[in-house]
Amino acid sequence: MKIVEKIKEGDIRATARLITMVERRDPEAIRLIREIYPRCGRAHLIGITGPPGVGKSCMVSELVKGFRQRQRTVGVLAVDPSSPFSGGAFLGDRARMIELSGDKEVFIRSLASRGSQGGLSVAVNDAADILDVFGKDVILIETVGVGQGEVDIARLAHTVVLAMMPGCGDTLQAMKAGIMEIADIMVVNKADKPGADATVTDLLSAQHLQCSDPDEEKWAPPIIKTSATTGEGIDDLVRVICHHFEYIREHNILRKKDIERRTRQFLDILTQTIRDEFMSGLKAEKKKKKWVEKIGNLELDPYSASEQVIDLIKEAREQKKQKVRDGKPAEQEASDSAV
Ligand SMILES: Nc1nc2c(ncn2[C@@H]2O[C@H](COP(=O)(O)OP(=O)(O)O)[C@@H](O)[C@H]2O)c(=O)[nH]1
Ligand SMILES: [Mg+2]
Repeated sequence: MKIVEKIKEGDIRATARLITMVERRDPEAIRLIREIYPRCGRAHLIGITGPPGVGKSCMVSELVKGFRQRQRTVGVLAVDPSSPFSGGAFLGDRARMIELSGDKEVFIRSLASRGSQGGLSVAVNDAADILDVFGKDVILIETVGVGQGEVDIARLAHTVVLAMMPGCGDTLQAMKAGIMEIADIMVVNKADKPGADATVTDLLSAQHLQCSDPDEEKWAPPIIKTSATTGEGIDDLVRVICHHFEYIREHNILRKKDIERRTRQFLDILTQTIRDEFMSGLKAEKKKKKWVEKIGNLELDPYSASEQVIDLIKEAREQKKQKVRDGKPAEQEASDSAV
């Protein structure tokens, strides 16, 4: 059976394998994702984001239980922005989440970025699509919502849950601009600790500040208190998450969000493809130094350099097509001759 068929049939190993291929940016994965793409669009993607240490991983574990109690199948993608400092803590998170993985209807994977942040967001999109076709009803995506790149990853979800904890006020100030705008639900976790109500008040006033047109019929992000270690409030959270999905479906927001996600995904892939084609061309011709030197010496400005690269890629593709028309084997990659 072909790998995509296997994934559709619910084969865990085939699913894990394709996610690994996507993460490694294996060229074969692109062909497989093409096959997967038209079959996507069933799952509810839920982003769980917030600063490190607020209890996202614990919350994800509890949410998995909550969704399983409602007979939903669950996929989890834990996104590690490959910071050299996060390795240890992240393994701890995974171990905690793995305790749940005895259940066949739960699939848990971590994803790390080996290259650029752009590469990570391409991989997360693909992995979410794979889990969608694999048949998961809900896909929980845990990201550390601090940098712009992570905000962009959280944004691919239909429902974005922003997790905070008591005493998070200062962090909130710093984060407000990016993540607050995209949060559909706000959670004050560690509500068993003192100061939870004060954090709720902080969040309310931050929400009030960014409130736009009062006449616009808009989802007002609710604020929920939870304790991920005791499970308190989690049932509420699951209910609100499901309610949000209903809301965006009924108000035609779901489709809009999907189109936005696919547009961003396309632009990410476009950027990545051009970079890859250029870089592999440089490797083949060992001309990287020449380009970098010229740009570094201010002999060539980066705008002109970018235009030249696009022209070179275009030319190389034309040459390749011409060769095919002339009946010659097009064994040389376009990028080899591009630079
Ligand atoms: N008191 C309390 N501690 C919590 C709660 N949720 C998580 N923690 C603890 O906070 C720490 C960080 O949790 P983790 O889920 O790894 O946070 P993450 O970095 O946001 O994923 C761990 O030591 C958890 O045991 C909670 O609701 N109450
Ligand atoms: Mg975590």
